[in-house]
Amino acid sequence: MSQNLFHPYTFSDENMDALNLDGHIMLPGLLTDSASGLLREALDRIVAQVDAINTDDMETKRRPKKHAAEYDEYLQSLIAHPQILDLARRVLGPSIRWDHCVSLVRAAEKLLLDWHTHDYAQSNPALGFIRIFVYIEGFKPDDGGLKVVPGSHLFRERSLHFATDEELIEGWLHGKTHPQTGEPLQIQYLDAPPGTVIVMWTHTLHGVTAKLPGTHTPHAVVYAYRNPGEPSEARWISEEFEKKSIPAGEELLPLY
Ligand SMILES: O=C(O)CCC(=O)C(=O)O
Ligand SMILES: [Fe+2]
Repeated sequence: MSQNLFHPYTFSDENMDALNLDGHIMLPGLLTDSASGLLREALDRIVAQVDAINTDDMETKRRPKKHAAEYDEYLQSLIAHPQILDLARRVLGPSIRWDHCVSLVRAAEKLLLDWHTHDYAQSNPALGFIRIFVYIEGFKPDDGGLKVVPGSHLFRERSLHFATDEELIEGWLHGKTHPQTGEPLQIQYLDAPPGTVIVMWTHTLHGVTAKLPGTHTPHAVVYAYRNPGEPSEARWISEEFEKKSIPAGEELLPLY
């Protein structure tokens, strides 16, 4: 029996409506203390594996981070954890594939991520792709916090990139309204307590605010799932791993 990852909860119809309206939903403090401890240790092991790789080739150096579940048994075990699969299926329906697992632990000085979207099945909105973010220590809006544009997922934009809030506003946001509410689109800076899980449609515009100097390096990880049906550029699964027998692997790992 796998250990509980989440405290008991129900992903309600209201949660689903909020996810569909905003493009993300925050589930504060969902992670159990024991899972937080195990995840923190696992992510530290990934950092140690990256540190041990002595090369100037950034692709090679980044592999354990980008393919995190292939480099750590505990992270691998979560791919098919019943609670994470329940959550993914509640949102995406019964037919799902696991797409990738990336460690989001970044060196403090690098903790800032430009505005972006991730693409999938651009011309087929029936095919969904979600990111399940787990923020073990949570975050503050002005200290390595996730920022989002609620409603932006409905535009299903392909791989947008903006360096700053100003560039986002000038280059895309200005004059746009939410297709369902008619309200002007706005940037929202999230504030997450420890153990927060955030589910996000992958087409939602999001970024990460800069980290305040001198504070700790937070632990975070993302598990991505999608409906099968189209090729996925983000599908970071090595050929060897695809052939490996993991629980529910036959069902979750193939592309289609
Ligand atoms: O590091 C973060 O908090 C967000 C990372 C991100 O944008 C992603 O995994 O899609
Ligand atoms: Fe992202």
